[in-house]
Amino acid sequence: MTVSDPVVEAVVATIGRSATEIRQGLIGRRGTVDEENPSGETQAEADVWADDLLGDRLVGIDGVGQYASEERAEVVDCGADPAESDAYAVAVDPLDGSSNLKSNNTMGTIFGVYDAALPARGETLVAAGFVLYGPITTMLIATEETVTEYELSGGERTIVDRDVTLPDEPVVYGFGGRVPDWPDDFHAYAREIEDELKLRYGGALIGDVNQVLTYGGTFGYPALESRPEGKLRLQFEGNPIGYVVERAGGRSSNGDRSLLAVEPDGLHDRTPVHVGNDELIERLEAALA
Ligand code: AHM
Ligand code: MG
Repeated sequence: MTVSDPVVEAVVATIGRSATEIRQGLIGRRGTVDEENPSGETQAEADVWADDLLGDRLVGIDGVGQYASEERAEVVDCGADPAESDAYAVAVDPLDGSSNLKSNNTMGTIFGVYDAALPARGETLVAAGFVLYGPITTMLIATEETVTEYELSGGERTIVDRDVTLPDEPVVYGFGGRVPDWPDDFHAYAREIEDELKLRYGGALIGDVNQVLTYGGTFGYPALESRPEGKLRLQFEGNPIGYVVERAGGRSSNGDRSLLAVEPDGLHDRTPVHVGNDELIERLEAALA
């Protein structure tokens, strides 16, 4: 099954085809480079390499007007301003959770297709999704119509679930940040959740969110005492993940409102991220109010 919008289809087909190469290219690229990304984090060799590979391919797609990545300071202009034309803007986190490379754990590639110039609100997304480099490579694509899960193999994508829906009964949770760094109100909420659900935290957003999509539950990277703005980035992580989970029947929040309703100030803005079953996100917002 292809996506009905031809530009979105070209974007997801390009990312899907590139995923097998990215996975293969991780071998021998587990070290760090002597650079920091725009968020001030040390870049892995693989971060830079995956960004170059995806950037080169995505900027060449007709109908893509902007490319932006967690690994680049500025938006790349591809010839058409999404604010003044039909062109879309594509935002990518080429290798999310790349600190897991060292220990050979799960990672992902996240993308969002915005019908607006970046930085933009998540409400302007027309599609978003991710590739998960687990024991096998899978890809989740959310559009206005549906959320579909595929298995990827040698450039081919095969549907495994036509209509990914968050299970009603929550089972797992994962919260980022050190516990002593959690604000008291989040801490109190987390203690309740710990009594009700089972901990699953792997340190890569995509792996952790995909467990929530599979079993039901919640993932959160909260505001921290030392970092009230949170860790994850709105354009590259919060918005696409919020879009996927909302389309799958769950909710997203920055602690106060849907991630998709947050007005960005800058391309690399950070935000607290909470996604999961409706009832849990409602309780979280009530706890933080
Ligand atoms: P990255 O994009 O630099 O890899 O950072 C984002 C990752 C997320 O995948 C994950 O949820 C979070 O950082 C984990 O952070 P921590 O190591 O603090 O648990
Ligand atoms: Mg990331």
